Amino acid sequence: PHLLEPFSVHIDFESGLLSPDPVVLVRRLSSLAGYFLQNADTDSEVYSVHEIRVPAERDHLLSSTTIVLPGKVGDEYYMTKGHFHANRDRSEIYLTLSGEGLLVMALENGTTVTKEMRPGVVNYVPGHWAHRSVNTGSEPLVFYAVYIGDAGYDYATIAERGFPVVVVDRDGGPSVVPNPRY
Ligand code: PAN
Ligand code: ZN
Repeated sequence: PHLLEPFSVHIDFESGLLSPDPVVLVRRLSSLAGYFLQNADTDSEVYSVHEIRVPAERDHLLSSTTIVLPGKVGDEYYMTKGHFHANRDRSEIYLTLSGEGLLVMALENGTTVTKEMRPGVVNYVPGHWAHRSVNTGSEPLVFYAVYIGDAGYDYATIAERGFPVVVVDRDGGPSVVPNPRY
């Protein structure tokens, strides 16, 4: 365990940008190959994660902002990869800061729950629920997430079969439909 000095970070709620000094991870369409039903023909940025640096250990709380850009691949809205936590029972809190979207959560047995994301809404993601954020709006979807330091990421299960549902644009609005590949 590390004894840390207390510190503070500023989040701009509109943009989701942090100061000072976040660790930034950018996901482009090329790093999301196979996640959307259709293939993309550009390599546009889809989302970025801005993480406050603390050790990834059980006695710390990791936190980050995620900025999911507006856009679609075919009729499927831009979204995060989605994951289970490597330590499956680790839970997480999402607070949406700007934009609008849907948080899709699923158990390994296929049970699925979808919740709205909009500014001021806190979404609780209990352990064992895989989670993916989908931007259904025309502005960036920005949220702040707090999670137990040793939660870790299991991307493989989602990379293989996806979520039980996909979120698509039907007549100009979001529709949650069964995933034909699940
Ligand atoms: C979030 C996510 C972030 C990006 O911080 O990691 O929104 O999504 P993916 O990790 O699925 O690409 C979180 O849930 N952390 O546990
Ligand atoms: Zn998570």
